[in-house]
Amino acid sequence: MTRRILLVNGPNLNLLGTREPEIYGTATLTDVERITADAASELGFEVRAVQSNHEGVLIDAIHAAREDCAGIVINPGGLTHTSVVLRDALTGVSLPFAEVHISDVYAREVFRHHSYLDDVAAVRVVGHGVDGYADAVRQLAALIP
Ligand code: CA2
Repeated sequence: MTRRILLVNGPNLNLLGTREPEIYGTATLTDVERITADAASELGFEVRAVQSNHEGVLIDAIHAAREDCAGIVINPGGLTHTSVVLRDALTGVSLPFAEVHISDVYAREVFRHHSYLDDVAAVRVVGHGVDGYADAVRQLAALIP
């Protein structure tokens, strides 16, 4: 069994560390990918990381994970609140996944309170900053035989 986790970061998360530090902190996407890979490595998993501003690229990466990944950690960005297509991709591959949000979406605008993924995610980590990615890996890994 492949011990690999796909890390997916959605639209605009490439801007981490460059703007809105009061909401998202100062860590960059590179930091997020390192934090996730370090947590995974302690549990014997490697990480393949993808970030894209294009929904179809994210969906192709999720489909490809069927071949060689045991689970998915995803921060879908704004697609969380809009995308049936992303939900269908995640349920379609039948891999356990963790939904991560850096900010506390429930303390923000009402439109961020709804997630198209929350009822199908195996794990949710919301509002724990970028360390939430490490929490998500640990909780997800615990579900993988
Ligand atoms: O809190 C999160 O992680 C979010 O998934 C981030 C999304 C937002 O639409 C969700 O409601 C909550 C936005 C990602 C954009 O990230 C930026 C980072 C720095 C500067 C600008 C945008």
